[in-house]
Amino acid sequence: MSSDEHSLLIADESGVRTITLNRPEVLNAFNDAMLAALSKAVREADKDKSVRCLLITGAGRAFSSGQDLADMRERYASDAPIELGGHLRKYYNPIVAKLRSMEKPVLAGVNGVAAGAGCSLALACDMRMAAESASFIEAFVNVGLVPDSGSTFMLPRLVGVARAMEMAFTGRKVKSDEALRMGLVNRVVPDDELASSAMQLAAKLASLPTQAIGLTKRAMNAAWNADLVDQLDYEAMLQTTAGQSHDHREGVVAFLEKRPPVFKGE
Ligand code: LHQ
Repeated sequence: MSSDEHSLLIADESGVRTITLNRPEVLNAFNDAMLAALSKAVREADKDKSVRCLLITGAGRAFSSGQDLADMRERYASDAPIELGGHLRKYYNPIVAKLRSMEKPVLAGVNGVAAGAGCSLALACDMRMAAESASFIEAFVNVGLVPDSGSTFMLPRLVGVARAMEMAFTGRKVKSDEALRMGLVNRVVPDDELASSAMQLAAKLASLPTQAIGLTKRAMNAAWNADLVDQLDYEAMLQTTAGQSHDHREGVVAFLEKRPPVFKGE
């Protein structure tokens, strides 16, 4: 395991790159150094062909408490106007955009509270596995802000507009059992099993036809802005690409030979 700026831990195993947010003393709140490191780590995971699944989790008892508010203390010490949009454009937005566009599966292992931009980060992943003690807080309203880092995009798509509005307006804590019921997470596991269960699922995902999964993600992303006829045509185009992959041929041949397929991800 290597450390990147100490605020992230990065490890590779079985085609899975695990990024662990590592500022447990502040519940993995994001300061500028950590955001820069996360942005770099996400870009590298995207580029590295040996990485066939990205797993994001947190050290200690939280996933992430969002923006480090203490890190912004100076901005609030004077009456000068506060400009937050630039901070989002510089740090958070490229991370979220890359997680949504990278053509490999991204899993969040939500080990504790995910608040504010920490909640947004979990929502930007393709799937979420949560520990029983995990919770989700759209905490922005508690500090007079709008949900950012993609929360207004992802949350209503995951849980429906009414539930998303309620979470965003009230900033209330949604515990893991409710998160599971509302479709915010895929699975809830006992706290002491999260690390192993998330790794097991990530390794399974990494062993699958990565190119087909990447194209599936591209298709689902495109479907958010498409009509059915356009989407049918887009699926046909992507299927032409998938149909020419090694893993498609391997999948069919393995089926016919009555043996398990060995996918290479290409
Ligand atoms: C923290 C934080 C934190 C610093 C806990 N910062 N220290 C905003 C602004 C600008 C541009 C970009 O976009 C954003 C997006 C956002 O993310 S806005 C939302 C920011 N996050 C929050 O408002 C959440 C603040 N934290 C909390 O509400 C609570 O800490 C939660 C509910 C997450 C957890 O509560 P507890 O389990 O009771 O833990 P705690 O409050 O005792 O926190 C433990 C320590 O972590 C504590 O430090 P201390 O020295 O007293 O032990 C906190 O001060 C520190 N911490 N969150 N965001």
